[in-house]
Amino acid sequence: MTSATVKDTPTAEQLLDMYERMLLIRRVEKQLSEDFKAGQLPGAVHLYVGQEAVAVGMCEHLGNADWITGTHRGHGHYLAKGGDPKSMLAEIYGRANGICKGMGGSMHVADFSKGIVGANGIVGGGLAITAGAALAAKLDGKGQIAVCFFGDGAANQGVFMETLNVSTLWNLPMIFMCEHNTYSEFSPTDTVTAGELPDRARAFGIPVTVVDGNDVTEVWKAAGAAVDRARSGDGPSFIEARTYRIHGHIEAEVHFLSSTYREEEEIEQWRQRDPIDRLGAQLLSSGVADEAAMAEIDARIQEQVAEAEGFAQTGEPADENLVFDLMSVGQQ
Ligand SMILES: Cc1ncc(C[n+]2csc(CCOP(=O)(O)OP(=O)(O)O)c2C)c(N)n1
Ligand SMILES: [Mg+2]
Repeated sequence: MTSATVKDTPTAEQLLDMYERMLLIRRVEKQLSEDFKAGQLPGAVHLYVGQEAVAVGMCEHLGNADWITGTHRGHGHYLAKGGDPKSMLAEIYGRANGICKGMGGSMHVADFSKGIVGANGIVGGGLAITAGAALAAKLDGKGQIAVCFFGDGAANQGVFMETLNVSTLWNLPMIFMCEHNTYSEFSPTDTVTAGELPDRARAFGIPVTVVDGNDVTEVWKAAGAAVDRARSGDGPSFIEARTYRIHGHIEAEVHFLSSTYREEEEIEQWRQRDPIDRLGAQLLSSGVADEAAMAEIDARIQEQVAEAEGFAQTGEPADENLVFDLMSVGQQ
């Protein structure tokens, strides 16, 4: 990640960094999809495939001192913010060498040393937590900011309104990054959501930008402006990134859904707008990278994923006693 001086176009170095980070997320998750199908994972996984540009375009502007919260679909946020893939995979495998010692699993990957407050199994749970992190950042006065990634479904939780309210009232250095991926579980957004989500932020006087969430440069630009605003003490911003999840809501859904809830044609249309393919084509056509450089990036990532997979599979199982130790923290 590079620190942000907001310009209209990312540098070649930033584009390559974002491409590599997006590809890492994609390859890690494709591995997880296979692992799940092979019955190797102890719990559920919600994959971020197709949405990588949102987390990466935003996190490109953030440093370790800035805070983010993710969602149940949180692997991409963790990796985009610089979380270690080995420790994340081990966590998802429920291993003692996982980033949370195997106590959290897929929906709770967190690493405070990188400013990753955590994924969250509670839909909308990250919103108020981010406001807390933003308040702490404001009180500390060191220019840190806090970003909440949340879904279109989460915007129907009451806590969204509460957080819009308090973040405006207290002029918090916070960014609402809404990932409008067209579905909440198996319900198309327009069957569960009234009106337009940006209007909810506008009602509080919060500036709004709507972007193509499958175009990392567009996300990066909007994110850069929001980050600048937050760092300058001008308060919260709201970004709606329009995107799509290519995989199901949850990898297990094929086993319990009796009918399909979306057409193959629709999925294919979004595959044509794949954010990684789009950036890859742009890198080639603009001469930022040639085929050999792209292949080198891919090889490096494949090696990293294989190493992470080995680390996770050979880790010791999580220590069950730790559950009780952790529960007694603060009770002495
Ligand atoms: C408080 C709460 N209510 C319901 C659920 C069940 N649930 C899990 S994911 C989900 C849909 C979330 O949709 P959205 O916020 O759009 O995120 P997406 O899955 O599309 O990334 C629901 C209802 C939950 N985990 N937490
Ligand atoms: Mg959604």
